[in-house]
Amino acid sequence: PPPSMHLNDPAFFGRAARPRRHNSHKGSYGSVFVLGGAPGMAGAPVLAGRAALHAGAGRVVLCFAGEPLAADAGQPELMCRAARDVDFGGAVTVAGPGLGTSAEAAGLLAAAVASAQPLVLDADALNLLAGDASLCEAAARRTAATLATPHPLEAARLLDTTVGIVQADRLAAARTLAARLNAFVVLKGSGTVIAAPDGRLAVNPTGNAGLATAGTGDVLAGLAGALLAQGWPGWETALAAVWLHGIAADVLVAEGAGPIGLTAGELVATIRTALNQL
Ligand code: NPW
Ligand code: AMP
Ligand code: MG
Repeated sequence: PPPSMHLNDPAFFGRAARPRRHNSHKGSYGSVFVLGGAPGMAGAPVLAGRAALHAGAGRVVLCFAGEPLAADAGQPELMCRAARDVDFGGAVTVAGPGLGTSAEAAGLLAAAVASAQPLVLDADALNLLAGDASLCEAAARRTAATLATPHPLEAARLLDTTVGIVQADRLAAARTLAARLNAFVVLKGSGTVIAAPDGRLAVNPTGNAGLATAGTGDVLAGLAGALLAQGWPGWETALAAVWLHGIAADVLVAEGAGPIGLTAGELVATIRTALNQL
């Protein structure tokens, strides 16, 4: 039978949003570790971390595969550590932004995959998984929610195929990956497809070509990590993150801040507004 497929809309995820209790504290809203930041790619985890803060995570720690940035990172609320000193069992991890594909990165990723916490796999985490069948199997055995957020080339690497074949049947590519990784898969690009391991599918209507710029994927990954850290389930997290990321770009374009020259960092304040309005 054809899989159930729907157009993404807040009606499908809005109920996962909970008002903040008056008597709450930062510990009530979870912690996000961002595993990334190989030499020369510190910007990617900073963008993911900024998105996680603006989406309500209680605390965010950037865990650098290379030398950690000074604990300022253009956003002094972010903590910065060397990833080798971090216990990835302790929080939701967003793995991949600017992580690189070194042997050290692979070892750090394996630790994050082994954790019993929700996990977002993006960028170089996906590139490392693509070359490592046993790590894919370990990911598929995870019990906590896993989200994977490939762009078409990352999806093609994971499926050992070409971008052309992925793009020719995006629904099939997303479903196959969701089943193989036992993960909620976000196949990015114009008309992002969201697929669940049980076969549910959604296509996202928000967003525009202003998002076709460096760092927007890193923002999406950090946003998803923050929702997971606040206790959102995997499916609702995937739907909400993609919808909010796209609507923020649409709002910015309506204000004249794009599509030409929209920058990834500009998304985060508008994502925050849209999340508070759900
Ligand atoms: P093309 O050009 O069409 O042949 P890569 P990456 C394709 C970090 N970053 N439809 C497209 O191929 C990331 O986090 C760091 C079709 C494109 O050129 C990673 O760790 C930043 N094709 C690392 O860099 C900011 C599509 O994929 C190629 C497509 C490498 O990640 C930037 C790029 O894929 C970046 O986030 C689509 N919708 N989308 C920082 N400030 O530190 C993508 N492609 O080679 O995997 O490189 O995505 O830049
Ligand atoms: P990445 O390639 O990892 O930086 O991710 C790019 C982000 O921008 C993803 O969320 C894509 O879905 C989004 N994006 C890129 N190009 C477009 C487009 N033409 N229309 C809508 N979204 C886009
Ligand atoms: Mg990316």
